[in-house]
Amino acid sequence: MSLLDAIKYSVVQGHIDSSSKFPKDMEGKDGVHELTQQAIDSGISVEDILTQGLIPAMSIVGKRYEKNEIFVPEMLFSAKAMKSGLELIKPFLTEDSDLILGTVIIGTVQGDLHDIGKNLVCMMLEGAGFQIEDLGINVTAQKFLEAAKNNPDAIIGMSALLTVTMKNMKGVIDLLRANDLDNKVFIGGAPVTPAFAEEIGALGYAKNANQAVREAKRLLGVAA
Ligand code: B12
Repeated sequence: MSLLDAIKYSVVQGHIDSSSKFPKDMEGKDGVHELTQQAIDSGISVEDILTQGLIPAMSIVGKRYEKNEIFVPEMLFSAKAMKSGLELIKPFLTEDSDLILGTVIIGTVQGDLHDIGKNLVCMMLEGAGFQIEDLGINVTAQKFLEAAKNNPDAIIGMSALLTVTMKNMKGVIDLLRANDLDNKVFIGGAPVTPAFAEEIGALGYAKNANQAVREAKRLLGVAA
């Protein structure tokens, strides 16, 4: 099995590192942490590690969950395993840049605890020269409003992974506009579509972290 396949397999299995006891049959074996480090050391690009190892693994996990082959605890192990790989990749995505293009206030909307994709978007934006104010997960409309009041020029990014919580994005935009704030908003997350973005008055949408950088630049009028 190639290193990238091994990373993917270990994320799917939820095997974090060699000291992790889950799953039982992988105990003592290298996990996502070690395998990601080996991939970096062997010169595999972080982009390949992300797009051929870590990210596709999470779609497999999602499909297995949908088919009731795994449940929330297993999904959580996979999420932790994914994070242990992302931690190692972060320094490569966020090299120091003297140039600050603008500020992005970002958060996962109220009711939603998914943050892997949002964190990846943060890393890529930071790497591209944006200053990030990360409000975290389960962020209320009021919290987005307070942050926007303190930074009326910032663009606002919202993430949602659940069909029930993506509706809360509209509540944030409505609250901003009711308070005469015209911060530009862009959104993302697996269930979000460009049509939904348009419907709720978000000016931007991106389906992955690379596109998120392009969208943020477009919204600020900075050349890509
Ligand atoms: C990991 C995971 C979890 C973990 C989350 C851990 C964490 N810290 O994030 C845990 C175990 C906690 C979890 C819990 C639940 N989950 Co869950 N989860 C997932 C899973 C498998 C992967 C998500 C992920 O990390 N993907 C990888 C990242 C890299 O991709 P991404 O998030 O899509 O982000 C990219 C883009 O969307 C975009 N993007 C994301 N955010 C933003 C923001 C901006 C501004 C922009 C521009 C772009 C952008 O760029 C990102 C990078 O490329 C998905 C399945 C799936 N395929 O999405 C289910 C999934 C989202 N979960 C689901 C469910 C049902 C749940 C639970 C309700 C389960 C339960 N019964 O408790 C709970 C809900 C908890 C809550 N209130 O939020 C369903 C949602 C169904 C639906 N349509 O609503 C899914 C789709 C699984 C499924 N197929 O059924 N989950």
